[in-house]
Amino acid sequence: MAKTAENIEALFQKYDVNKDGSISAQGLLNLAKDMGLPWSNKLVNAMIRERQLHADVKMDLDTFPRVVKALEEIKKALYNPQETHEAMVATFNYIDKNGDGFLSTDELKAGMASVVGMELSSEAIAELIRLADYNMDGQIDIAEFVKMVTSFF
Ligand SMILES: [Ca+2]
Ligand SMILES: [Ca+2]
Repeated sequence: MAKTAENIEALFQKYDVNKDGSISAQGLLNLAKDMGLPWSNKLVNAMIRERQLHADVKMDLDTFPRVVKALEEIKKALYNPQETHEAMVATFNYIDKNGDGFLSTDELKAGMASVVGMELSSEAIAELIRLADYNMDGQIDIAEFVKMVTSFF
């Protein structure tokens, strides 16, 4: 994956199918697939089910390089499972701002924005939590987080 600003912009144009200056969930899925990530449709489908798709995933040219970098990190991690688990624990702890061992809706929302560069609506976050919250306590613990992240691939 080329990293120069020009190539990033060309890449952005390629996935901004309707040329509205932001990349939709489908564009993100296409990008992940083209990068060789065996990304399942689970997360993206959760977003697509949301009615206001383009309002949920605002990815413009400013945030795009961060997203590409995050995808590259994920790809690297896939080939290194031990580091992957450590990285997931570190990411969980980073997102868990109040350190209570659970990710609340607000923490997950802020985490998706700062770690992955995706500004998701509260509805999309609620859908994510519904998908991942196996013990139905309304929050995501570390085991649920690991399951959630690995289920994306
Ligand atoms: Ca917390
Ligand atoms: Ca839970």
